[in-house]
Amino acid sequence: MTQPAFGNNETSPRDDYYYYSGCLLTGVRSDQWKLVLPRVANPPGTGWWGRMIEAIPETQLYHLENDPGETNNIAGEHPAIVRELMTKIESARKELGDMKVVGSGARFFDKGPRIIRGAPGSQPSTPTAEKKYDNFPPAGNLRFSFEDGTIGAWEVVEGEFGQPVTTISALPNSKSPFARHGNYHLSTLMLRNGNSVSDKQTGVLQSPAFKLEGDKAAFLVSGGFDKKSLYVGLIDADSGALLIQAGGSKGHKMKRIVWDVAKWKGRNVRFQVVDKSVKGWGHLNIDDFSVQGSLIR
Ligand SMILES: [Ca+2]
Repeated sequence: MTQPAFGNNETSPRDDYYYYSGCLLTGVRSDQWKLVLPRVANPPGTGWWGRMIEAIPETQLYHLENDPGETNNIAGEHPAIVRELMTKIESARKELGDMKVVGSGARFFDKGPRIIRGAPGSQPSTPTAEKKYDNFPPAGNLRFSFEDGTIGAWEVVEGEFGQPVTTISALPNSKSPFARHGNYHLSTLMLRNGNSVSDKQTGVLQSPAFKLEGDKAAFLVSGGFDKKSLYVGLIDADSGALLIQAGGSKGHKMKRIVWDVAKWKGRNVRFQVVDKSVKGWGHLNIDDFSVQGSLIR
């Protein structure tokens, strides 16, 4: 790796993407392969958000194109790829750093010693209500919670959103966190830089197509709702017809929507997030889709 870890380039020259939870290096994606390192639950030094981190008992390897839901660990079948990705992990640990390891290429905005907030022995940082996630048991095998920090197999099919996946857990100065699942959620609100927000962004995001095999579909949503211009929908993937829709109720905290989708079982469908509203509350925060289904290749 010869490029700086952090730069001002709009497009990253890297082909590899490293996953960090706070300062903890948790995995790497290279091309279509994603390796997830073993770890304990709530790892020391990850601060209050560590409680959202689940234990990973063994090294996991996923092929993101064939398995975007990351349900099939194929580490045992591809030892050479695991070795290659572990080499990248070791390089990243040296250059970018890891928990308690300051990378040779890491730069910090603050002068002085680096403080790992929430490290063992220190006071916990201010907890937010992020822990108020509803602990809903997933409605099926397909789950989209955006915890790799990207939209993954989803696509922006119209318009543009500055931070379609965001780490921001509450609006600046708001005491009402989004109460999402994990450390990331989908947003039509956040602008590209920092904490800035705008209701003026418009576009359409959609999930990969899947064959619907269950009776329920569930997700979290907050923001506004308009049946023509601002909603989360389930659409027929073949005809594009809107089957069912829901939205927020002008609040920041996401609420759980559970749809009865039994009558569309067997159809090829997609989740769709439509934001063509530029009015006040013209935005959506969304997370943690779950449904029983088979992705369509
Ligand atoms: Ca999430």
